[in-house]
Amino acid sequence: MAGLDYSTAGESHGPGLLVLVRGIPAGLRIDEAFINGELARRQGGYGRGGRQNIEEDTAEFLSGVRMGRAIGSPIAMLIRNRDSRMDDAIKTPPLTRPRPGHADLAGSVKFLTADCRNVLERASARETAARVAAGALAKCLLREFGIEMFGFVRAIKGIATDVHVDATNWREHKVTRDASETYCPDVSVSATQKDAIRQAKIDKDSLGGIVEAHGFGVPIGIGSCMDWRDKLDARLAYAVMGIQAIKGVEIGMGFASAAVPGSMVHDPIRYDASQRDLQPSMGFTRPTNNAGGTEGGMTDGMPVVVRAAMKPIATLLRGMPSVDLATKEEQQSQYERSDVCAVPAASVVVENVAAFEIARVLRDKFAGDSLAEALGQMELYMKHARNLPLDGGQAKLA
Ligand code: EPS
Repeated sequence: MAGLDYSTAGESHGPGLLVLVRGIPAGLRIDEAFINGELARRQGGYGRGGRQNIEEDTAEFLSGVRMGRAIGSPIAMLIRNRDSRMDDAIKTPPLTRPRPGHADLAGSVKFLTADCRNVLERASARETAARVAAGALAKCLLREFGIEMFGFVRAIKGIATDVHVDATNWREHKVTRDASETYCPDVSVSATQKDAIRQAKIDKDSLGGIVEAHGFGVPIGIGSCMDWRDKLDARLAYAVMGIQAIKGVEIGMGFASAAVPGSMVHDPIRYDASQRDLQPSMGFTRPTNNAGGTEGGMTDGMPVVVRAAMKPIATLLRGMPSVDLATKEEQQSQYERSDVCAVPAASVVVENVAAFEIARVLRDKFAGDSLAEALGQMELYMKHARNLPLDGGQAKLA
């Protein structure tokens, strides 16, 4: 039996985007309003271009759901493109002057075409709508297991907030984030970020930034140290790096941990019997979370923290030095309608993509055809884990 997985199909200006999710247990309530809310959030944020005024992304369920609940079969979702014009030669003229930083050049050489359009249609960040739909569906599942996600913008063009986000305060930060046009939970930093985006637009330039996603409530021991493919941190890095324009991914303290001694990096282990029955840690507490919630590829009971660096959008109104693929003459890169800054949108994408990867390893541990069976497996595991030490591998259940 395959685990939880998904794949996407669709082009930016084709009829629509498709996402096929398999491994969702029967009985899960599908919160369509929530999924569509996540799609709307992805469309927003200050710095977006004209496309988002045209689209109104909503997920149509084509399979796998009956009366609002999953039935255990693959779930197919369709997000229609309103700006569908891929077969219109006039509305989609050839693009022959590749944009540095986009898939244009490498893709055109790879597929042996001087028209970058075939490549950019699929490479476009429009595809992230499909991944958000899959992630939002995964979040419906995570909620049942007491797991919540929170993503936000940490920095745009180096203008960064130093807010500390943890399990006790993230809901307050969420309120501030949702009121921010840059999805940053820091009112004054958000205003400065907005100014920077406004200036970049005037300069006909584009901006990147850093986004962060936290997963709260994930019990200890999700993921695996036994095979590198099953490590949660590895899965997160793979999935997040696979998002358009992401150039760096780190977990917890990440790159900064390389510059200081181990005593300043590793999170001390303590035990608090009063927290034994609480889900994530089962009594094992950590005063810090430099590990970003993963040790040995498994969750350690602390929030899972993944951070990603997004490069500035590759389409610049002012252009960049390039070469016309047809004539080989040096020319400025071609302009296509685009965003000045899509970092706020990327925070939604990273949050949802990370959610899917947490759900994936959760299902690896708590399989079962129905939600009730999967939840039952978690309950049994928690009982065993709370009753450490075990006797010959068998827990004496209290
Ligand atoms: C995007 C849709 C695209 C771009 C942007 C993100 O639509 P269009 O190309 O029709 O304007 O706005 O994509 C890119 C920045 C890119 O390089 O492809 C979206 O829905 O997120």
